[in-house]
Amino acid sequence: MERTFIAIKPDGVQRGLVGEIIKRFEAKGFTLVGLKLVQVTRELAEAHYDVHKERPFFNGLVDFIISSPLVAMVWEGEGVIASARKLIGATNPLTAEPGTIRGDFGVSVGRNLIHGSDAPETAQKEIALWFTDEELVSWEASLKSWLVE
Ligand code: DAT
Ligand code: MG
Repeated sequence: MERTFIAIKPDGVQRGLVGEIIKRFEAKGFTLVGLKLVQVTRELAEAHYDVHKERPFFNGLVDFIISSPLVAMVWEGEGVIASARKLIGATNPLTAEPGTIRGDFGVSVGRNLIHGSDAPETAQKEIALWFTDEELVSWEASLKSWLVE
């Protein structure tokens, strides 16, 4: 079953939006298989954003990610990687559609609340970077037959 890595960034935690954000993934019908609050090290933040290391915003981004705890999660479901990106919305909250997490709660690209893996290969890499196998729980939601044919 497909899995994706989702992180509620420090701004989302500080603003008290953890429950609101988790609620949207639950309500959609995805399954939570990993969850932890993390005070991220610079090393982990730099590894996570390695593809952006040459970008001008890289240092500010890493400083932001380690500035306060974040909530790291793994969500599971058919098509969850692409669908989570839709729930999250465009990178810049000002242009993100209303109804998306960034569109509903943000105004700045540097405070865009949430991260979601962008493709199957990155999802696999990010899950392995943030979670051990023992931290991930395989389980079946009892209402699954009411969500999936
Ligand atoms: P996304 O998080 O939508 O996958 P991304 O991978 O292009 O976006 O960039 C990673 C993060 O870097 C993004 O969530 C916020 C920050 N970022 C991206 N572009 C930026 C910019 N032009 N200025 C400041 N921060 C930026
Ligand atoms: Mg990205």
